[in-house]
Amino acid sequence: MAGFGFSIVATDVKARAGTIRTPRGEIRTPAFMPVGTAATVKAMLPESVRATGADILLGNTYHLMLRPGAERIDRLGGLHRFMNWDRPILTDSGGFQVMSLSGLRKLTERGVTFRSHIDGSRHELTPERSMEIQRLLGSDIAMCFDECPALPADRDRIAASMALSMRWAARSRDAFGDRPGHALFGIQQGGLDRDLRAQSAEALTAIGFDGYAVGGLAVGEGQQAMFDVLDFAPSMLPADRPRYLMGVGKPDDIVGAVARGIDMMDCVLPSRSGRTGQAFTPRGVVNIKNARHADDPRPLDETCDCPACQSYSRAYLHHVFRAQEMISGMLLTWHNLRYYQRLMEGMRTAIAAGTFAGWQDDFHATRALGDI
Ligand code: PRF
Ligand code: ZN
Repeated sequence: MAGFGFSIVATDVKARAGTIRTPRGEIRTPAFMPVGTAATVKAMLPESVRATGADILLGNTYHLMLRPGAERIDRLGGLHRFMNWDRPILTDSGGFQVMSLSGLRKLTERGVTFRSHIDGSRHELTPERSMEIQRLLGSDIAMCFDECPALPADRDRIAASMALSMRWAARSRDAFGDRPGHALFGIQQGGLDRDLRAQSAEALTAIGFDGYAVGGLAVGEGQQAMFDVLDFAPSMLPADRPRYLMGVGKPDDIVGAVARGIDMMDCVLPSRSGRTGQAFTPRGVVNIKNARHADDPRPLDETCDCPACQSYSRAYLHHVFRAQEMISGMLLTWHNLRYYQRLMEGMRTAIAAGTFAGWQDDFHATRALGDI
């Protein structure tokens, strides 16, 4: 915990603005973390990711252990040097990705054995091995090894899974040990159930972590059900530690989560959508493939300061997407990541000014206008 800290600089109703301090730099919160699963934010140079305003990236234990391997990354000087990103990196622990991506898998008290989705090879992840991999990667913020079912699921299944994840959280804490300058976050589970969420929060708080994630959401329950949980779950976690909502989300999910007391989020949506021709703008999603853009000399988003909007027309972006040129994914990813970071900047500024409710009204009113 030494060398790592969180301070809240402003609150507005439940929303919080603050700073996470790490030896590799500060993270302004609410923070959006671009996803760099395979030691790259796809289609972006690290300096470009930084230029969008990102303070921290997310990396994945599951993908990196399979390819190129954690021991290899360690021998090459760690993930920061390997991918040329010297700012903070948060790594997910692998359990969630095993359950969603790998082939045949077996879950036991000890951990999970599974087959690689890349070559079918057999592997095991346990809380101890996940902590070791995240240490070899040089992760600044490591996540507990956890597990969660897709929703809807039986309450018994969710309760058993949450209890297992809490036993794994205690093992993760023990295996992580005391590593000054590096943080370990616990992950709350419990599905949509208030009692299970409370039990999970209590178990995690008793163990004690540097930050706390809300896990097990955005797994098929829909936005309203997720917001219903976020109306009570964040306040069960210690107010003086960062709260991270894992794998969320669309711009309106992010705004709703921040309004409910979330400080950090990650999602593949801005980068993945960039490669499929979907662009996020204040007026909603623009599909650049649409024929209506073919002769349009205007920028994608006249309010945006990114290279795609400063130097190219919708007609050009439409053309390079249709022609499957690589610059299409590069420009749209840059734009989308910049849009997400401008969204976070807007929220941080509004929270600091005490005007977050009005900011939210403007956000929704502008989207209601639609594109053009
Ligand atoms: N646990 C972990 N990673 C995650 C999740 C989780 O519950 C989610 C759920 N949205 C995304 N990523 N370890
Ligand atoms: Zn732009």
